[in-house]
Amino acid sequence: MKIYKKLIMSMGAVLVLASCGQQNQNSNGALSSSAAEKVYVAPGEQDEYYAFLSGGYSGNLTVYGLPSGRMFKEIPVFSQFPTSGYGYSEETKPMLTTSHGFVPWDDAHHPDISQTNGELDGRWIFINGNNTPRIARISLSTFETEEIIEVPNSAGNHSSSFITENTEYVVAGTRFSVPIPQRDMPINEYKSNFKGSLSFISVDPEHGHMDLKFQLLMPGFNYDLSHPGRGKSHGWFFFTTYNTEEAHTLQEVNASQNDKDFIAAVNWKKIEEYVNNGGGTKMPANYAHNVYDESTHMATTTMKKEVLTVDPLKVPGAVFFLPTPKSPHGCDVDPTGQYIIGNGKLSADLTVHSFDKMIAAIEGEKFDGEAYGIPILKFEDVLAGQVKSGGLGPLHTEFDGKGNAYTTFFISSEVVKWKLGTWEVIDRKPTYYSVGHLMIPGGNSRKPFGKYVVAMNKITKDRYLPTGPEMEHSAQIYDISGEKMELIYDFPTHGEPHYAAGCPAELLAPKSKKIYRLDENKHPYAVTSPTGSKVVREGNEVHVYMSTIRSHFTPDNIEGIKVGDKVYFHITNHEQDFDVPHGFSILGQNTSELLIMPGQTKTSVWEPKQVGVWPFYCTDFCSALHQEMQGYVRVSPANSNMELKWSLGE
Ligand code: K7E
Ligand code: CUA
Repeated sequence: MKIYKKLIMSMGAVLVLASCGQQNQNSNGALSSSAAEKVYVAPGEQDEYYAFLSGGYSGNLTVYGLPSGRMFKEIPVFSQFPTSGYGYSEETKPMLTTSHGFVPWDDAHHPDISQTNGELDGRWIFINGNNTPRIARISLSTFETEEIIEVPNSAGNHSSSFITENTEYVVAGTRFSVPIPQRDMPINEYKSNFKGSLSFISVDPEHGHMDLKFQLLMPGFNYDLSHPGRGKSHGWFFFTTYNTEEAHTLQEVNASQNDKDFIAAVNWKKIEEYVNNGGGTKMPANYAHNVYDESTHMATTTMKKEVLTVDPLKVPGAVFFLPTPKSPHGCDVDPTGQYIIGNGKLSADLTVHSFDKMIAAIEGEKFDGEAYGIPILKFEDVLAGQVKSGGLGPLHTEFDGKGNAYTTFFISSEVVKWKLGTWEVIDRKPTYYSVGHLMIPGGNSRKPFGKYVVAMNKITKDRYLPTGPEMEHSAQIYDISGEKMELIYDFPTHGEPHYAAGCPAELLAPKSKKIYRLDENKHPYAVTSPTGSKVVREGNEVHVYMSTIRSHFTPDNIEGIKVGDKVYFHITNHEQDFDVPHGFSILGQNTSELLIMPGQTKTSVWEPKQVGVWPFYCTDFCSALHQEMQGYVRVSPANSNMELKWSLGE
């Protein structure tokens, strides 16, 4: 989105206009008691919807309530997170393993909630990592990241992580085309040598485990966004492309030469059938598959060595290009599956393709040439209509399930409501400022809950008290239950939310996990009762089997540790009460503290470098005697003959 920041600078006038609009609204009383009532969730009461906002460059996912805009949690996904010890504990470090080693960060854009029959089922939420291409799966009962799969032969995994309507597949796609397989070659030989890959990752219906089923090797365009077909178009997947010019430098200019780029329509059912019948070519690869096991509380990494690739030309009738004007960005499919909307980010109009017309054109073999052997359909043959909106820079579209669509316009900073089928504009409201995605709970399914839309903005400026040169990004909630949209709330977000997903609270709240049961704890270093605590030396490694319960650690005094030892504190939290974690930290440790949930075991590594008596303590205020929840480790010189000793507090 950085390129737009430049554009927007030259659109200062629009900003000023938008600002004035806001002033007027305030004095006209948009934040009058009726708007205030709509977002007011009284103390002790709960929100109607969950909203999951991607964190962009924070690498994580944040959880909010709607309509209050209150932030409930940040779920660590691709980034190390000292708040819980994610990516610092021995158990979770493998989650961040890749073929490039330990990668403790990513750029997370598009969350998507699992579906059954095209409706949200609230089992998992998926999100993409853009930078070192990955997809994560998060449990919506524990709100923990359970699985991360790396995507080989991909670069800039942006058109991801969208799922098909029975969660058969979660999809990944190349934003940057690259040499496949990667090799040392001149950049200026990009054209016709670099390739894009579209990856279909199957999701096991019982446990959600992901497996890279096949990868379609496509021309070297940039694959930007995607959405699955649904209803009548279930079985297809649609991807916007830009840079069909295949430029490799000065993209800002060189990738904007063609009047039209494409939406790639992929019949994944056809390719699945081809692959199931033995089609495709196995290619050597190297990518990480990281899985967290809820019963052992541990993640493990498997390096995968092969990927099944498919040449689209080998599966006739599976891939087509739909010409779409002006470097389209968003690619959205309406709840009926009939309309495919391509938002040409450099245009004023929206292009809507018709699924039925596309099928008719394919059947009639009415092609307008081909690109690298892939048939191009005629623009006029697939066009359902155009929305002449008068806005500038359309990006993304969501649906309310009542026949309306809502599109964001980055340059003119507004949300435009329009009618599917007639293409008439019904309403438009300014955003503050420069909106990217928007989200209606279920807006990316067959059954949207069209009560609120959340607009996620790129520029905050004067919306909040200034906090130095950087402001958190801002989101806005609009009530869309009536004919006209009504702005009802502003709230700050964390990182840079791109897309978001939302669902009714009752889908998740009743099954949200409260504790991990101690009697189900299969961690190899767990202690089932405090009397089982012990300290075991294995050469230079020392394993401390520690337990916590309000308000003490067992053991709390340890002697016989030496400089040069590697000490593993395996801490089991013996609480079996909702919302009573204990923390652990020790002076001089080179990792973060840990938060251990009730019934859980986590491990912190400490390599003492200095002789002395060093304290450890609980970092989470857990009881009236939380301050007493502490202990000491005595560290002797490397050559000392101190025996290991520990106290169980008897
Ligand atoms: Cu438009 Cu990454 Cu979906 Cu940002 S993307 S806004
Ligand atoms: Cu345990 Cu504070």
